[in-house]
Amino acid sequence: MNQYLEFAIDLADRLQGQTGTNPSVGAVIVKNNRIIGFGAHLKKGESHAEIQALKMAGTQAEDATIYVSLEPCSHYGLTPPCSKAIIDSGIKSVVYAVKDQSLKNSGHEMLQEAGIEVSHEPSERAQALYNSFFQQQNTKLPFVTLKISTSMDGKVATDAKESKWITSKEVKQDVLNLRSQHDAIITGGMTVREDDPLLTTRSEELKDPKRIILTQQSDFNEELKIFKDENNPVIVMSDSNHFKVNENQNIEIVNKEGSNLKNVLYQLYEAGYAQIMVEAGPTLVSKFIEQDLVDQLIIYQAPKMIGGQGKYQYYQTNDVYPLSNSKLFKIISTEIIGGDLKIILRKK
Ligand code: AOF
Ligand code: ZN
Repeated sequence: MNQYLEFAIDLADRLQGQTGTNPSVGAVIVKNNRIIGFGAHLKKGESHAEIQALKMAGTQAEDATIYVSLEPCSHYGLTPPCSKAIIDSGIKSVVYAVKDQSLKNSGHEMLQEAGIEVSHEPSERAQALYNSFFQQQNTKLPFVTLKISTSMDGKVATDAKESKWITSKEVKQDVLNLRSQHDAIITGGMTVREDDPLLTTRSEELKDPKRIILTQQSDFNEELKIFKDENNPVIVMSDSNHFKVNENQNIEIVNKEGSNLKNVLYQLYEAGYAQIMVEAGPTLVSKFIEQDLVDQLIIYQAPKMIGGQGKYQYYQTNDVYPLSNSKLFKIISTEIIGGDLKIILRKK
């Protein structure tokens, strides 16, 4: 793989979780083996990656090559088409990693028709970056990742509800990084009331996700830690029409129908949240799995057997289904982190 294209993909990769319903894209402009410009799409509504890079390159862009992680756009959206800006700049050739399936008119063709040399250099890493974006374009739902920390026997706590800590501290750090790569974290009211979590990245260097609480009740104790961060208000979606907010609580939106999960996801996508991670207890986790709303599972499994009567087994259903109705996933990758197993699975 070309090193400049790798750099463009690195930029895009690093910006996951901050571009909302737009894809994260990186662009690098090279002339005579020197980088003369680079850029990234930082936020929905702002300039695309190519435009930022062209701004840096200025008039030097003439006869240069631009490397982009995604096919340049050809449409007037919130911003004018990148392909037009590339043509106007005098760039000689364009290399991109992933075809933008969401475009009505191909940027590739528009560039080629203007006499620019265009090549598509497929990259698995970049493709993986955009698969969730293409899926969202079809479903108008966020891409949902469910994160679970469990034992070998599938428990998230002992039957006496002791859960700190099942997995290692290295896993904890990995989870903080994961949080920063998501637009939002969904949790349940029960988890907030009982565990008093923060759900931030606890780091000056990492972007915090928006925190969303689904609850069936009508208020929260204002002392809970999640409400203390003034710079990051919480979204509450409640089933109660009369949800009460205290003065000291940083709550941004109170919405009803917090238990209709598909509707919750539609509303969140509309509000611009495209990559969502669910970190919750067995009740909410089980609803997401049973209703087929999980696109990706990230399971951290400690080499321990906890035992008990299965009270805090993470997936529980009232109905007993035939084995042929099991929820099916495929394993994407496995890794050992701090002695625990990290398994990434996708919906089959
Ligand atoms: C690019 N470069 O950096 C990005 C692209 O509403 P707009 O104008 O921001 O357009 C959003 C669409 O543009 C988005 O759905 C995707 O197809 C493409 N994103 N394209 O050439 C970029 N972010
Ligand atoms: Zn564009």
